[in-house]
Amino acid sequence: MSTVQGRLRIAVQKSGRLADRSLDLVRDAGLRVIKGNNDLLYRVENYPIDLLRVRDDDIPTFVADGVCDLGIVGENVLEEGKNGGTNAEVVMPLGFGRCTLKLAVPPTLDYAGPASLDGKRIATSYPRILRRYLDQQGVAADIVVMRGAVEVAPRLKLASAICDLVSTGATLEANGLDAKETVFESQAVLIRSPSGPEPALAHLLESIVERISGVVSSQG
Ligand code: PRT
Ligand code: ZN
Repeated sequence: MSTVQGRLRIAVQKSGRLADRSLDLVRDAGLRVIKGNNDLLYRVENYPIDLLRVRDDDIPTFVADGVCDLGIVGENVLEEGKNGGTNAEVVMPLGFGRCTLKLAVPPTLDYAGPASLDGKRIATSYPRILRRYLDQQGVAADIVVMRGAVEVAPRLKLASAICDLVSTGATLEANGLDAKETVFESQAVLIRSPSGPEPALAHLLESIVERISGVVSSQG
């Protein structure tokens, strides 16, 4: 059973690049969000709904497990977190949080296509998405997992290339790296639990999904 005490739960990023837009979206969908007495949970006063505010990395698992019924997360995080078990289902793309996971190299590397990375080390926070891409390209490279500051890896000789999210390109430029290949295109998505909410909340969940869909298409 997915929810606690007859309330739907929506998982949103607590702070970070998706946090404000996620709150705006649910507010635009008609949910009156009020801060509860703790930072982790915001309550919705006009519906039996709570917002669970967490690290974005935790959102796919919470939704897959039915701890939350809905969630808003970057497709990149969802994709990287996929495993052989049950995964959260994508309801719709939300049109914000757009970014691209790209391979980038320093100009000193003689780059003529993905095959140039054969036998090289590539730093990334997205080892699974990168591995799948490299396998598709038939490239055998070593992946160095870094949780942050991936863009400094070539300068520190930790890796020959990087695979990182890019939005404006300013970070790559500041670090003297050239974007080469697009590995994955991402934006924020609405996800839902495969198990569904408790029956009494099923109708509410569908109507919230419909309202969010209406907001997103009006912004389209
Ligand atoms: O604390 P928590 O774990 O929740 O947050 P986080 O630090 O893991 O994520 P956060 O808030 O940085 O990003 C949340 C989501 O925003 C990501 O998972 C993406 O779906 C999306 N997003 C959109 C981005 C970017 N744009 C982005 N530019 N995430 C990260 N970046 C970083 C990128 O890694 C690089 O360091 O910004 C830098 C590049 O930006 P530009 O503009 O210089 O190209
Ligand atoms: Zn994160």
